[in-house]
Amino acid sequence: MSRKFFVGGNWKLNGDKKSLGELMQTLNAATVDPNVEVVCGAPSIYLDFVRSKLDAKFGVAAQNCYKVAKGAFTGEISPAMIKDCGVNWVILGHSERRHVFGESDELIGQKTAHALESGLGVIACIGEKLDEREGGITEKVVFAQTKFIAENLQNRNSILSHVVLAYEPVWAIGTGKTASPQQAQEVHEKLRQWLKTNVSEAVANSVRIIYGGSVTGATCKELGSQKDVDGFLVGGASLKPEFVEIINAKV
Ligand code: G2H
Repeated sequence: MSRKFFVGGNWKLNGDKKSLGELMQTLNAATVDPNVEVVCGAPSIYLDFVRSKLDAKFGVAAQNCYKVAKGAFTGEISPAMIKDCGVNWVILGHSERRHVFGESDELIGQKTAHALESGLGVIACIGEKLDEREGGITEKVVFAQTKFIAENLQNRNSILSHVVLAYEPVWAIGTGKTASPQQAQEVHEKLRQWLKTNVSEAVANSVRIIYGGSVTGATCKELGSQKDVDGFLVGGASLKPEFVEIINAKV
């Protein structure tokens, strides 16, 4: 089954109406590969603004959400609110949520379940830290993280196009140290094999596994040519015109 190439931008806690407005003007005017699904992850306070200014050919994502629809959870936002802004995706389990804000695998699994039930697409992030890679436990770590996300994929073939697994080695995030194409391919291939064994062959063949961690215009082509790399999640470079080059990596 062919998997549509997916490029997510993760603007993180950056930008204001002026700079994001300029960035969106650049994106709206750009010629982009029509065979690529592009989704921009905006700060929650700007979701409405971004959805109203960004061309409809681009999707928009929130960068987080909570595990229930409403209630006494000060500071949180729900999938229902995200959808109410016309936004259809959410990034969950990003390493900054895991390691700066202490989110557990269990919580990320619960958030994934509720987001999918609410009809949001989920970009679910996993990835090992440097000491874990050096300790030879990369697979153990990413498989354990994937288990909590994959529990939501059983018997739900209809939503497979709405789940994207983002492999983001923590040592490569915002450090300028991109994983080599071989390192990325190796982990992506093992993740697909894990999905085949633990979920189903259909899920393994359909779910897009994208790479994140210091992706740039210079590194995207070779990374994107790997068999099991179905796109990217891009942080720093998604705030620059260079993002267009990354969207067009396969052209
Ligand atoms: C990883 C990535 C985007 P960057 O966090 O999710 O950020 O490309 O800046 O490493």
